[in-house]
Amino acid sequence: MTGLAERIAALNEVARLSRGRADDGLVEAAAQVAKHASSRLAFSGEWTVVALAGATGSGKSSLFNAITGTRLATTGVRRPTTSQTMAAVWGSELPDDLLDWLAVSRRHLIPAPQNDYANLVLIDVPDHDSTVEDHRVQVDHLVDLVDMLVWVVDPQKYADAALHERYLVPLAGHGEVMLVALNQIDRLADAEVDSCMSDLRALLDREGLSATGTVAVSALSGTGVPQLGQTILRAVREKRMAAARLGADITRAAAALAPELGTGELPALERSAGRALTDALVSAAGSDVVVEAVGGAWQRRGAYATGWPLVSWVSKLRVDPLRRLRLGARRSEIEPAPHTSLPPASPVQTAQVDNAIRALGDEASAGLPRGWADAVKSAARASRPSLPAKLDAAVAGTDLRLERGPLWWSITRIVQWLLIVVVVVGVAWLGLDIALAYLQLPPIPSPRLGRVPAPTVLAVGGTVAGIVMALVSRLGVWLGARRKSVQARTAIRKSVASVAATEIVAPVNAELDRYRRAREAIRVAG
Ligand SMILES: Nc1nc2c(ncn2[C@@H]2O[C@H](COP(=O)(O)OP(=O)(O)OP(=O)(O)O)[C@@H](O)[C@H]2O)c(=O)[nH]1
Ligand SMILES: [Mg+2]
Repeated sequence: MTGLAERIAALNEVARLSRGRADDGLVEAAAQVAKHASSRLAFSGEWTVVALAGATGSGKSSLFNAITGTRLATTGVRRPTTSQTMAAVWGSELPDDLLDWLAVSRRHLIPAPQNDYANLVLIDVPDHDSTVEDHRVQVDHLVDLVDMLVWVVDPQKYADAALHERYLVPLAGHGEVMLVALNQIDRLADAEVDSCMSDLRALLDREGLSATGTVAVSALSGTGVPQLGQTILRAVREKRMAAARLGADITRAAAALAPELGTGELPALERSAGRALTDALVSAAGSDVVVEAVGGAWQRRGAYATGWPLVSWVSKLRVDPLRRLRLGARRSEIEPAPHTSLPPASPVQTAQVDNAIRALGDEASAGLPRGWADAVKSAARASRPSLPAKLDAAVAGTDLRLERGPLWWSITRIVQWLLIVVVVVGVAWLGLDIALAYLQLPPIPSPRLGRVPAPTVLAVGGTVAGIVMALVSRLGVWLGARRKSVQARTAIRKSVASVAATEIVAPVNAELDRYRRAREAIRVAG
């Protein structure tokens, strides 16, 4: 059985989560019930917490034993005796959450039949006037949390300023939940008891504590202990009745709200649900244009690097297709990605995105009650207006990996220029031969390759080799461009997928999670 405090918190949670997603009247009614109940029971629920507090040696532990009929608490002449808060609990099981909350370290369960002390938590607190700072902290913590505070005083120190000024007077507002027990009356004559009690009464009245009751007891002889027990019992009964009443209110409010939350299977967004959405977004983000531009840019750069040097400069004259889109420029890490010059999504692409978002919202909200389904769908749509800018930034921020050409480009370029040198040498040699013949001087003897003279081999061979090399390189560059395009497509898809995840899938999941928590809370509250 769930504790009342937990049920109150759960009802409050359901109301909070359901706001704007379920009938407003029912939500507000549930919130009111939770608020009303929590003002009384928020933390102790159906349990009545009674604490015995007071100065060291006043007899708190002795009284604890007298009331509980046990010897659980250690009493003694050495001061202070009790250093840890201890609780006796009447019930069938320990309310551990509550005791944790009260910071009670020692716990004893006393099996209780119904209509007795059932649901009573009686706490023996360390002295408040202790020199041990820790004790004071424990008392201060408890004072705020208990249902009834019994201040145990003795005939010598009942007017002690430390108790009155530090605790009783500041707590005057809680006067009716406090009680002052004058202990050790066995040490006084009857007349002295009367005078002590009327003196104490007058003192409390002067301090604005007229609502605080007093009782004369002796833990040693047992005088007055039954009366004190009765007072505690009354508090227990009252609390139990309040708990029963408020518990019924909570059950009713939860039952009224439950249909608004439905009973269907809890929804979950399939991983595949984002895939169709990503497809549509990739297309709308202009992926095809970018991918084509990447291929073009690679070919342009490759042609310049590996072409035949005498004509390859021409490729520099062509505009870099990536530059035109304002993409692929080297940027520092900290600089935000600028806008691209990609064309806006076409009407068809826009419609595809809208459809994909709608489909995702429909799938995620299938089977949910109306209000929740609407909330899921609007979570899917929420970032629609800013989506184009987000996609553009994602594309602009995608690393297209075009920084450096491969090593073979550089090697090819060096070889090409070496071949140019060979051609120049060959041509110069031939020129020299022509000049010598013109001047009718004997030619420089030149070796022959077969029947062809060396300068001709150099000039013609170098040219042919350069052109052949350029043609083969062009094939290599083309293959490289294809690979770069594929890589760019993958990278863009990844960027776009993360936009889809944060802008659409995450808000939808957050709403589904909210629904799941509301369902769980209504189960606990009901
Ligand atoms: N004569 C008489 N002695 C009492 C009575 N109640 C307690 N004592 C004695 O007073 C001393 C202190 O009692 P405790 O019950 O240990 O006092 P306490 O308030 O728990 O003290 P701390 O744990 O130190 O805060 C013990 O020696 C008890 O026997 C009483 O009603 N009459
Ligand atoms: Mg004690």
